[in-house]
Amino acid sequence: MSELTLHNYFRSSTSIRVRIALALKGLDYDYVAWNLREGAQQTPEYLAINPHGVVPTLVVDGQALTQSIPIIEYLEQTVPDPALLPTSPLDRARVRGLAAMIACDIHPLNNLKVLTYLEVELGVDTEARAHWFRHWVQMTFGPLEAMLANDPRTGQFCHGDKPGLADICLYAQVMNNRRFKIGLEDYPTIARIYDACSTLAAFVQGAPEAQPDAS
Ligand SMILES: N[C@@H](CCC(=O)N[C@@H](CS)C(=O)NCC(=O)O)C(=O)O
Repeated sequence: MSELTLHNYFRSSTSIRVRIALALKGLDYDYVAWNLREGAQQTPEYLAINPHGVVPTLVVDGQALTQSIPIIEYLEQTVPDPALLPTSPLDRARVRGLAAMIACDIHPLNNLKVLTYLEVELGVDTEARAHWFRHWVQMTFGPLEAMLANDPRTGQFCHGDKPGLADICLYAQVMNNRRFKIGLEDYPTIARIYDACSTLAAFVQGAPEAQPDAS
């Protein structure tokens, strides 16, 4: 069995994704916290691990893996059971598409460094930054809700009745949304899936409040 070290931050939604995947796969790992609020991701110590200066990084037997989705794909390939992706190519593409709506079309716009840039470089105030964050969530959560609600392949979770990659991304994003007081009233299917995820130990274990650096 490989030795795993996860470099991450309790509140980071990309870190939440990887923690949940590790928990679903039943993998133990060493937890190393980097406080993003204090800029720890830009220190020479962290940049030596991941020159991109973002979390998470999963170190596998001394080799650093970056980017949450490729990290989860690595875990999926090396520990296939329980599967986080369906078997048929069409279904896999659906699940990856749902996950990418969040990972590619919400997260990069609402990342800490983007919000910091808006504040420091462009002088955008707190309320306008919150508006920005909510806007980009709503732009994707509306269509995501429709795509989930109108597809018979949606079950208890995003795809069928077992949690997978799309649920991991959805759950982590909803956790992130809480900081900007974005409720799920307009998104009943997303709310139902989030609630289903919340009953599972792996998702609870991956949540920010369960981490040693939670504050
Ligand atoms: N696409 C990357 C994004 C990684 C990322 O941006 N992580 C955030 C935390 S959720 C981060 O480290 N931000 C540091 C910063 O903005 O300075 C992934 O999925 O891993």
